[in-house]
Amino acid sequence: MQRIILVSNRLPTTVEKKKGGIHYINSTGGLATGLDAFHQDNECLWIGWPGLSSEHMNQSEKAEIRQNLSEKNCVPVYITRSDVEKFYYGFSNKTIWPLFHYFPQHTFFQPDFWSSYVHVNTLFAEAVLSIATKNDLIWVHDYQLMLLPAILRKQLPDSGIGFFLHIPFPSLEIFRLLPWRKEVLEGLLGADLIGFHTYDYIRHFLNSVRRLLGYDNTFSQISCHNRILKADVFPMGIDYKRFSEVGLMPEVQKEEKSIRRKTGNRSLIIAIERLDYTKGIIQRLEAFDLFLSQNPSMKEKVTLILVAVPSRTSVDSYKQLKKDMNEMIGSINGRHGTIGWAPVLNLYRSLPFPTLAALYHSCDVALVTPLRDGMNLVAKEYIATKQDKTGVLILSEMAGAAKEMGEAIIVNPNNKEEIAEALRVALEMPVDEQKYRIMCMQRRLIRYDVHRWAYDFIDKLEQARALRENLQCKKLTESDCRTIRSKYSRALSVLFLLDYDGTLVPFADKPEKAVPDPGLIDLLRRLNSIKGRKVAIVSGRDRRSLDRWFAETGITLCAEHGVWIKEPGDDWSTTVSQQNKWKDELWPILELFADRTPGALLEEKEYSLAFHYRNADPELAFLRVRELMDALIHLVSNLNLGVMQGNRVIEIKNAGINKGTAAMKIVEKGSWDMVLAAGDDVTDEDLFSSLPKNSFSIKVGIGSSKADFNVESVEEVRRFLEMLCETGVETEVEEEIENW
Ligand code: GDG
Repeated sequence: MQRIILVSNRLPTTVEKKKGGIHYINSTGGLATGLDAFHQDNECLWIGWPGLSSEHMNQSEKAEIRQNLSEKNCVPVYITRSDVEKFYYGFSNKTIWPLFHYFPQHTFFQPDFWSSYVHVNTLFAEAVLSIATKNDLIWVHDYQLMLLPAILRKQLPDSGIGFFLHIPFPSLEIFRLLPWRKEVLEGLLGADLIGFHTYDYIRHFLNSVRRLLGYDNTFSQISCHNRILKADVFPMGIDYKRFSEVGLMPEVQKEEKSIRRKTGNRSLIIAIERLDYTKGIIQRLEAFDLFLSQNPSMKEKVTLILVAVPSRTSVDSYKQLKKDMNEMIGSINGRHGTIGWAPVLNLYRSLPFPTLAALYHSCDVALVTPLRDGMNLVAKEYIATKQDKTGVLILSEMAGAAKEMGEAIIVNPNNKEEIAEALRVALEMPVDEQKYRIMCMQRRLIRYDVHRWAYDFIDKLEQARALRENLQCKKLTESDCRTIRSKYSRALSVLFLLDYDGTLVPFADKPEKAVPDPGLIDLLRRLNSIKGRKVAIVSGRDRRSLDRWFAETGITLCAEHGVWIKEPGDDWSTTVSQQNKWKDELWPILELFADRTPGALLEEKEYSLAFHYRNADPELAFLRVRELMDALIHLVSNLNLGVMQGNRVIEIKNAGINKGTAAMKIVEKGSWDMVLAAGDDVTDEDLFSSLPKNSFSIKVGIGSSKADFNVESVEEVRRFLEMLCETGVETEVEEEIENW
């Protein structure tokens, strides 16, 4: 098995310096507790910040901490006080955290925060690179390290790099507010696999990638920088076994007795989280207030235990929240409470595990109502402890967990009437119903626990890496070039069949802008003038454009995907009997689609019609293309037409015409020792599949293809052609290969 390196902002062990001594304590929070079991089972390395700024330690303390952590398979990254302020409290917790949780009002866009974020991501990269080899699997976690995958990819192009986001990925309209949105997306795209808790987050992410960077996706696979990577859903589970056994632990039983002593036989409602504005604490208190007002019979019969774990205490919005929470609790207790009964019991601290477990185990209702939450493990942990199957979970629809826990009472956390009513229903729910609901949820939690989650991610990461490697297998290498050149130099007659757009010139936003540069014209002319070499452009372009650009080069031209062929010195000819009336019939239909798709444009060629959607909104274009294909399907079969889908273009022409049949007409005109073809899109696949045996074919870009080889770019095709152009007799070959 490969070595796994986990990387997250915080290590599972937090280092504290108190009274001159160094203490090692377990970190809290979903990520640390969730991954810890996986870390221990697999003895993998974990790289992260131990929680102390570097100014707090002298050199010998740093060395001591490094040594002690290494015994726990942990590697520390030390960051300065200034970076803790700007990277951690700043960009991570005042920019990304609020923005990704849909709180733009709490979001700061500060360039110094951003610079520090870039800097600390680089520090983490250095720490990983000092340890990792290309065979390792590197699993980066969460929003503090979103630039890390791309930084690592540059140095470790072959390694398997995975990334998991523990918080929501927001919709485009929110994400696009971030001034550094493109850099963040590019950072993530360095990974082979990007994991999210829910499918909604994937949709938002893919949409942002498409709209802001222009990279398309198919079935959640993105092609960019000549790599393929995947986004997938991995709803994080919990250590089910641990939570299911808490009722048997003597320390937990002791805690439970103590809780019951204080609360008598009142119904208990538990709410537990870090004190954070995303958790909906104020809205929940308002709802509880309303519930008490609406249900006077519940007086002295119910207690809400609100555990708020101190968090990011130096951030202003958190300080304000604490103040607001205390005021609300005071007002509720003052208004509804009696001498022996405080309706809300507030614990503002982190609890030891047995106390937390005892609270889960003994409370009748869990009120989990975050305004936004990536997943929410508290909801799952509560259900896992309920081995007698009694208890009710009220869960916010804004938590990722709501997607999996449909048997909970699902509420909108902003709707206090709904929450108050849910509380009433929960407290009155018949035991049989409680049992049924809990049983359904537990079954799911058992199946996909945190171990399964982690192994599943690693498994899919290995697959994603293998997919990338397979696609790279066909990459045109130096040794392939050597073989081709050697054969080429011995071939007396060679035919080049070359696509134009995306193969010899890059795509432009409008087709008319993609004109050939003088260097290309010169290259094709030189290649074509070598004895025994013939160059043909096989394009979807209309014949007028090809004539205008290439008439002087003496090369063969094939226009409109094979409708027209023009040999040098001849006129254009077509062997296909064409009739064109159908164009009048289809044009108004296409026009209607173009009018309803801003950015789309129509092109009329002599024997075909093209609907270009390169500049249209990708989401809308996706819909329109499906509608258009639906609308065309009957018409084209009646009129004996064919529909071709190219690179962001739909082209309609007479059936039976394609680049393959046209190219064969050119091939048949001579006797060739070798045929070389190059193209980039689906229409070129017809060309590749009809080539004779003695051929080499090249696809520009990644993705499966019938071509023999893949190259990355137009520039690479042109370098390749240039190299062949320079190739003369066999003796020259070796020397020129060195320059390739
Ligand atoms: C992030 C995302 C996502 C809480 N109080 C105490 C305590 N805890 C433990 C709970 C639970 C964890 O902390 C909290 O997990 P959550 O999932 O609720 O929330 P975040 O820490 O914000 O986690 C979240 C998670 O990552 C995983 O991907 O679900 O959406 O925001 O395990 O048990 N533990 C102890 N004392 C406490 O007082 N011992």
